[in-house]
Amino acid sequence: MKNTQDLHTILGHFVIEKKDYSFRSINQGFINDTFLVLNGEEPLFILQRVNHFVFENVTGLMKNIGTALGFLQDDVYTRIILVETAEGSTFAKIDENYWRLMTFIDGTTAYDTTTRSEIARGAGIIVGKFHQLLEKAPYEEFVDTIPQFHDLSLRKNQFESALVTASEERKYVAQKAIAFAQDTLPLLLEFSKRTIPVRICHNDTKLNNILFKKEDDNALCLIDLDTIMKGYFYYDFGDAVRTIVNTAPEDEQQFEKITFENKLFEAFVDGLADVEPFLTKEEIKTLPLGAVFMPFIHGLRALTDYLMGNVYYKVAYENQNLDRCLSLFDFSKKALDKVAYMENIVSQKLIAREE
Ligand code: GN1
Ligand code: MG
Repeated sequence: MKNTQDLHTILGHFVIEKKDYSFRSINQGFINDTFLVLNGEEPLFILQRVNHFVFENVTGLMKNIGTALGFLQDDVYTRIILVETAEGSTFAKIDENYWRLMTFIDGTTAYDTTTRSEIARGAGIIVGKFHQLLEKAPYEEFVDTIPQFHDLSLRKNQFESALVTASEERKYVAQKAIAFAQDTLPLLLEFSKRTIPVRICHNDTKLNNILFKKEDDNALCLIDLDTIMKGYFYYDFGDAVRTIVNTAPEDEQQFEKITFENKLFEAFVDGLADVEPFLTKEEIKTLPLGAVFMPFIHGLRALTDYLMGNVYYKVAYENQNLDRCLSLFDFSKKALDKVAYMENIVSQKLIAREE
């Protein structure tokens, strides 16, 4: 981790007013290193080291964010500003590391989980609005910052290669998860072949990437824009569902606490239905299995990383990837039991209004 002196030097590359800044590390996220930049008690910026092992094309990534922000023109997104360096770049490359600085939106908060329908509904509005604003964005201009990020065929191949190289011990410890992955892959691979429109997606719409106003819990915007690239709407739908409809954290180990709350699902879909219609009927039909697909693919990636010896995600303890996999798979199973129910809800709330 960087010391404060280093952080001051890094901050010095960006064109901002000279003040007596201090830093607070934010230990959230599995990929980048994030620091809050404060002036006294007032948080002003977010300073981040972009993980360039994960995001190989940082120039492309920053360009994607810039292009997306050009379309995300509402009164909240316009408060997210990428601060430039003296050379006019939106990031600074310092000793093989890539750093960027963004304005911090004060008076906001994010939730890892929720039991409240207003929060779920607000999240639905924000996910819908994001897509609506980006609907006209020229998707050919967006770089795939992580090629085939949610491509299940690729994730299956990576999982199968990990099975070849993994130690017998890890395979033994993970045997249940491996069996579930192998049993479930055919159904979801088949599902992922459906032809639907390509959209610019956020690709990481977990609940804690949505900001809410502290004061009144009004939902504001999506943050963590690194994975903005081409995708299918069900990626964003499924990722939101896996973190909103389940009231337990994504690494919950007591499976009885992992739930699929109908009330929260309905509130989230109501939120989506609040924005002007933008989805095709075919896309709406992918949503129920999309809510199974996203926790599954995240679980599979965590399992693969466990088998590889934790080379991708930052882990706090040795088996964290396996624990995350097991709880994600458990939610995926619970969502699978609710497919007929979800079909009914999306058809009532989303398809019906198209007709
Ligand atoms: C990673 O670091 P964070 O939380 O933004 C991952 C997401 C996962 C998430 C954990 C580039 O994101 O796909 O949803 O962990 N991002 C990448 O659930 O792999
Ligand atoms: Mg992310």
